[in-house]
Amino acid sequence: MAIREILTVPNPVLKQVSKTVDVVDDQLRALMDDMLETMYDAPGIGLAAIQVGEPVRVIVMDLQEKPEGAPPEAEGVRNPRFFVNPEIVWRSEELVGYEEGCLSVPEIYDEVTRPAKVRLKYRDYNGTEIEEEVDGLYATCIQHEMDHLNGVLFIDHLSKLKRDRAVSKVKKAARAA
Ligand code: K1U
Ligand code: ZN
Repeated sequence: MAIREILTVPNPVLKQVSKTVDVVDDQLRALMDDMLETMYDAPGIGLAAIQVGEPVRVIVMDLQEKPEGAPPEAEGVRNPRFFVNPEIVWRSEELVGYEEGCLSVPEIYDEVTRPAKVRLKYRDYNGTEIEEEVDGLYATCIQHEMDHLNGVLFIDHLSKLKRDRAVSKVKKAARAA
């Protein structure tokens, strides 16, 4: 397993539309393992393959809250989820706002409104087809990550003024680093 570099705005790779995966094999599982390690290291609660420069429709996620004082690598507190070729087959009319962040737009947080519940279809780490309805942070996070697969960032849901300011802040921070 390896920690990969996470691409940040305004890298044009982040605007690419990712390709459908043909087969869930050991090579794809190695990418998912790297993505999970990269996400835990960041730290974050989700990551799309394009954020590490791989234009394939793969997402990893872990929404598990860590018990107070537990080290991030503590056994038993992880609940990794893997999504290959995820599709949203139903969206609720009810909407909800959430203060989102993104590892590709570091240090920027702003509210995005999305459907409160979605029904998902995807393949998991073993290639098994899953269909489930999700809500709460799970629904928000999967919609954020699926936007990445289509080259869309959460700042694309904001005004042009806020988006331009966010990109300028990230560029300035990168120059200073
Ligand atoms: O870059 C990403 O796509 C990951 C992003 C996922 C996300 C966060 C909030 C709403 C929607 C999607 C992040 O993980 S940003 C970092 C973050 O939220 C976090 C980091 C450490 C602990 C808890 C949360
Ligand atoms: Zn993101």
